[in-house]
Amino acid sequence: MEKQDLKVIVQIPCLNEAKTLPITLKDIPRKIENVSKVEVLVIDDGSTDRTSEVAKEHGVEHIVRFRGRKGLARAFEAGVEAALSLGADILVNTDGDNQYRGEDIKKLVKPIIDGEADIVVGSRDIDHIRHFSVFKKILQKMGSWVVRRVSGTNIPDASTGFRAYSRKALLEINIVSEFSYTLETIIEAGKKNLAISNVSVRTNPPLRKSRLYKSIFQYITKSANTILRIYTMYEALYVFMMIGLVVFFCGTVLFLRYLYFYIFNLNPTGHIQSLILGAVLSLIGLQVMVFGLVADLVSSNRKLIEKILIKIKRKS
Ligand SMILES: Nc1nc2c(ncn2[C@@H]2O[C@H](COP(=O)(O)OP(=O)(O)O)[C@@H](O)[C@H]2O)c(=O)[nH]1
Ligand SMILES: [Mg+2]
Repeated sequence: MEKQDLKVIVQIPCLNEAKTLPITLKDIPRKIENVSKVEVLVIDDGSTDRTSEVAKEHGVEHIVRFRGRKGLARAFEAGVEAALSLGADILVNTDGDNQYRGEDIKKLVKPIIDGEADIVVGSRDIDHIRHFSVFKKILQKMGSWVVRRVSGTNIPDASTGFRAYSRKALLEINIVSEFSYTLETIIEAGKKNLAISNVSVRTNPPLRKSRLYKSIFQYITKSANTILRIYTMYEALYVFMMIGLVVFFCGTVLFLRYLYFYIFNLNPTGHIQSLILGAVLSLIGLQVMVFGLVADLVSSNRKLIEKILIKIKRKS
């Protein structure tokens, strides 16, 4: 990346953050080495408090306001669109509850400025976050491990939103999930071979409870759902082939069982159920494998559409 005149947009998705936004804004550095402009973009997701007004009063340059609540993934997507049309070279995403230290934004953008990364994830020191319960720490680590496995990346903290994206990354990533865009973007970056790296960042003590998750149970089910769906989106053939093969294998075993009784004449008519179930499972297994082929054909369409999207986004 050309190391001068860079424009950094710091985006803050907000749902009713009027109270904590001023603290977050105060902490955002306005001067960063090799960067000529740092501007702030607030995406107000239909807040019912004074979030947008507070943003304006505190000198936020750009505000995108939704009339009703659309959720964090759509807010992030709107932010990416706005940042691209504002000519951002780097987009930084941070939370409106002052969870992260603004000062660390400098660390996040550096690998992108140095041309070493397209996405930089701020990794929290999960072990030492006091307000995380032991259970939450274990869950966070397990979740990040699964995301590393399915994405083929080595990101230690998959669920944090504190990240920086290069313009190239902004052009290439598309968010389809309704819920956890954070997990989706890592899997996507891995599958699209974007250079993704991480730097360690600090966190501030919480000012309020998480708004994203009502309970740990909801967090687990929604995250698992996102990981499964996004992974299948990129590896449809593999996923369907595996499911199909398992079902086909079960069918074959039952069929062979019947064959064994038949060949050795051990009352084969008493095992006709094995034959029927075996045949049914084998057929279902084969059918699931064919679904995989169809899904693979559909995914080539997605790839073509994504190429067109990059061209359109470049012009907007
Ligand atoms: N647009 C949008 N932003 C949200 C929503 N829920 C939370 N946020 C924002 O996402 C960021 C992280 O939310 P937070 O409740 O702190 O979740 P945490 O990551 O679990 O601490 C904050 O800036 C919130 O304002 C939502 O429904 N829509
Ligand atoms: Mg928070």
